[in-house]
Amino acid sequence: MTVHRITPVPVTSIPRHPDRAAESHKGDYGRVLILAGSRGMAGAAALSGLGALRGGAGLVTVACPETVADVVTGIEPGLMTRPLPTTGGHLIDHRDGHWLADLDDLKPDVWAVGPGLGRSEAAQRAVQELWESCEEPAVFDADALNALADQGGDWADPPADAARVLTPHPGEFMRLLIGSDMQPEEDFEWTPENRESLATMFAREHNVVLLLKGSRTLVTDGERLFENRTGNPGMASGGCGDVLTGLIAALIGQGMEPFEAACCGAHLHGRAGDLAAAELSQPGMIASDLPRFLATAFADPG
Ligand code: NPW
Ligand code: AMP
Ligand code: MG
Repeated sequence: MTVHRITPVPVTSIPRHPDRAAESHKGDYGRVLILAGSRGMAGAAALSGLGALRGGAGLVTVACPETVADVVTGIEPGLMTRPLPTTGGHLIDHRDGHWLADLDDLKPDVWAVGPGLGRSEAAQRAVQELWESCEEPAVFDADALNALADQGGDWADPPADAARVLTPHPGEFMRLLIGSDMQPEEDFEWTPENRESLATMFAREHNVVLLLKGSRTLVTDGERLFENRTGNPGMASGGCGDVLTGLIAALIGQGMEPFEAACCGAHLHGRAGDLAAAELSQPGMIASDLPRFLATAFADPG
């Protein structure tokens, strides 16, 4: 395929998360609202919630199907939930499909949307409404990306100044590209140059922060480019990405600018993975170890 090279400014220093003031309270560290989970994927919702809590968020609520809510709080009592009505285990629409109206009272500073959400029609409509209408910054991952991909490349503009952070793995990124005029050809290869070019062009085209996962995760807003150096193949294990989604939302909720939050999140997440691997081994570590090692990563970011 033809990729037009753009030269974004490389970001070499890792953005630092803000310190906590002595005179502060949980309201100062952001209310994170996570829309996640479905039957069979309660764990993804809990892992995102844990990523947000261990990422320093003041308050974390997981909006999830009512059938999943008790599983989430059973895994971590520091998480709050907003149980959502379901039928046959699948989400049903709120108030004629107006999700924001029903979740508004939670007054989020930032959203994280998608881990384990599933691909029901109601979930897809919720994602679309959040994309188009929510005025807070929002991190879109996993099934939220699949819902966006199902709309093709033709997305409505979010409200002005409402940051959108997308965190696809290469499979999800391909789905986002298919249907857009950036669709790679069949013989496309993930060379480092192609990754950089496609990621940068996509971020610029859609006015988003794009975090493209991999052994060297890239973060770009179309102008700046950061290549992450932490992490290891022990993290190629179900649920590791779900932790990152919550973590980035938490950092945004603490006041970090979205691009910087994504860079800092990628670094700390990989660092947590490296610390977990050192103690538990790469094959032995699992996603639910990451939040605990995130605590150590904050103390010793490497
Ligand atoms: P393959 O297999 O190599 O041919 P999906 P998912 C490709 C939830 N989870 N490089 C891969 O290609 C998530 O949050 C819940 C290249 C395959 O086609 C989501 O909601 C868990 N290709 C949902 O599950 C724990 C790559 O993408 C496809 C790639 C589905 O998410 C697990 C697989 O990706 C999970 O997090 C790479 N690095 N990585 C829980 N405990 O509740 C993947 N692909 O179909 O998007 O599935 O990522 O598992
Ligand atoms: P997901 O595919 O959404 O579960 O995300 C997996 C997470 O683990 C991402 O943050 C990846 O960057 C990270 N990861 C997966 N495999 C590796 C690897 N081989 N080296 C470094 N990080 C990895
Ligand atoms: Mg994932």
